[in-house]
Amino acid sequence: MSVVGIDVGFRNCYIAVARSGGIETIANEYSDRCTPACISLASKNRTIGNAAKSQIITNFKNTVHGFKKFHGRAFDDQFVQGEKSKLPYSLHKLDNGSTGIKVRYLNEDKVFTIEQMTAMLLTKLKETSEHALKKPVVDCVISVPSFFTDVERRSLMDATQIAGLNCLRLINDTTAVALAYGIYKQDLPNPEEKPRNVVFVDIGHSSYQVSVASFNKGKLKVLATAFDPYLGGRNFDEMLVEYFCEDFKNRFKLNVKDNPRALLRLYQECEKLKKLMSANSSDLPLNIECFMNDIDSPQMYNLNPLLICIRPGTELSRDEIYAIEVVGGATRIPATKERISKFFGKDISTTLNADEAVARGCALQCAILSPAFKVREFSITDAVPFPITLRWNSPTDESVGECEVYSKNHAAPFSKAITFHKKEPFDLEAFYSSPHELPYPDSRIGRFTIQNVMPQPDGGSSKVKVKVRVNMHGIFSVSSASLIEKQKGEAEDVQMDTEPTVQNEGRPEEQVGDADCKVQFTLTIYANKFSHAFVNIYSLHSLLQKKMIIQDKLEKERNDAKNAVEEYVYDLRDKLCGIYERYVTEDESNRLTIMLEDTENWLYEEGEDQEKEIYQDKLSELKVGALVFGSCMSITVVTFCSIYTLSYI
Ligand code: ATP
Ligand code: K
Ligand code: MG
Repeated sequence: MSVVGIDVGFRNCYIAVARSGGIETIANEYSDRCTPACISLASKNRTIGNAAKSQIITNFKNTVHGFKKFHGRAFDDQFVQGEKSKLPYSLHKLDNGSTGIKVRYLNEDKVFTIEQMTAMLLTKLKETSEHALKKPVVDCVISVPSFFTDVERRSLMDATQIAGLNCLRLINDTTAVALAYGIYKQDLPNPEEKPRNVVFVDIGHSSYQVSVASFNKGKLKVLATAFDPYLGGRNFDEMLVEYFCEDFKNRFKLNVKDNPRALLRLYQECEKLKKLMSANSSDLPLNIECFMNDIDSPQMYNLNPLLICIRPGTELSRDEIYAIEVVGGATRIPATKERISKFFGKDISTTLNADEAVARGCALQCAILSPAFKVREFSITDAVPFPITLRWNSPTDESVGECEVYSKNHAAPFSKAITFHKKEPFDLEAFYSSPHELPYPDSRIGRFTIQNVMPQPDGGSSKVKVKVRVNMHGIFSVSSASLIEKQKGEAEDVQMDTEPTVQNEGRPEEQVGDADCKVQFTLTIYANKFSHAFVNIYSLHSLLQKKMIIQDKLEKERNDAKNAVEEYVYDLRDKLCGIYERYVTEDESNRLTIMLEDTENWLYEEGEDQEKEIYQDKLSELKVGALVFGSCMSITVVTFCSIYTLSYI
């Protein structure tokens, strides 16, 4: 079993693995620990990560980035439409209304789902971790913004399946950070002592997340989470871009926005400038300094998420907060740190690695879940970000009712048992109860039909016990339902008893015993979850994914074969004027030079774009040619080389 943690950022992805007894973040083939969330589709192959990022401008229509927040969203969604106008690539409405990405790939117009795009990215990250661990990687833990709703989480889970990963847990970004913070701390209060409360702030490229967690030895509990899903480093880039667009328009009558390439370049430059501004503002041009005063507006520093610490539910006073730990790239902007610090009247800590803490936390969670890896016992209780309500009704009886099953910041994962008294099948509808605070336009979670419910032999109602659960991934489900023996004298209403599953996380709920009731039989649940994803086409998707991987591999082999010809030409040419010079006659040398020149020309013209086999044949041809032309040379060289090699041995 592999122990891998993946931080899938809006912009930057990081991987941490368990290796030689510890957790470490690993580098990709570019010796870079950051893999850009970027995929470039082309006529012959795909490139993913760093290589794709370098295509952002040259292949702008087919280089896809900034798609993480399209998960689970309809094409007509307001957020998607807002983003669409800013993207250099095209979005497309799929038949089921979900968001697709339209690109030119293998000389055809293709539309990919968001799940497929993320799966491509995940496949790359999977490969990187396999390369580092030198074994196949399937099991992993992946990070998710704490504000992702059920449908967004399920969409991300679909992507992990397409990529052939077994995601053991989707863990909230800030929870992963809290774990990375707490697990190695030796001085946490004992279980019976007052816990240590720490605030975690993660400001990435696209979002701003805050959580408060309390720590005791061996455990952490998330007390509350808050967020601004639309504020991050990119808002600063956008403001700078707007500023320069305006400036260019005024000074040069140039509309940068008319030229996608120029606009993309301006974005890149503005991001660099932003980083420069964070590092040392004294070196900045004057107009930028003035502009910074503009940027210094309150909307850029939304402090509302920080209020969770003192809101009902948490109700901590500022001096009950032990530390404020900040992570995420955008917390490097000094003004962000200043504001947060001022809000709490306390210095903020940067003891965690701002870029890698999320991935490390994911790997630690994976290590905890893995039986194969020894890690300190540590229990993690997360919080439900939005309250969830269950509504029920049956086709004939009028007994409609509803009940909030999970309040805001309720502990998770968590199961609850609800008892109904019914004579016939009935529907349970789950939805988020406070749509106004949901950063998603639809509050539906799903409809669950409890089937096969029958009256008791005496005609009375049957007692139906339904278990609902918010699981490890933060996904809601009606996990089981059973008909139990009627107990006399009970009222016809809903009873709820809670069942925290702190120890039994991940286990089937059926295993939790009920002493007071006898299960007559298990009822079938028909689940119709609200979704914008295609259903049940994983196999098709994975097949396509495999095809694309094979295509990339073939294209790589073809390129390698072409490069081999090119290299042979250069190599032999060098040697003809170098170490071979005194072994060949002038005539032979000339003939070889002509042969090499012909090959080089061929490579630029007819041979520019050929099948792998053609290049392989060309290489053999060259080798034979070199042998024939420079027959004596070859013999001498072979002898020379073996002497040369021998002298080394
Ligand atoms: P998200 O968490 O929203 O999904 P992400 O995880 O990809 O996004 P991060 O890698 O945490 O985001 O942060 C990237 C952001 O941080 C970018 O906007 C980047 O410009 C910004 N950033 C990185 N370094 C600096 C710096 N030195 N100064 C200012 N901003 C920086
Ligand atoms: K990241
Ligand atoms: Mg992030």
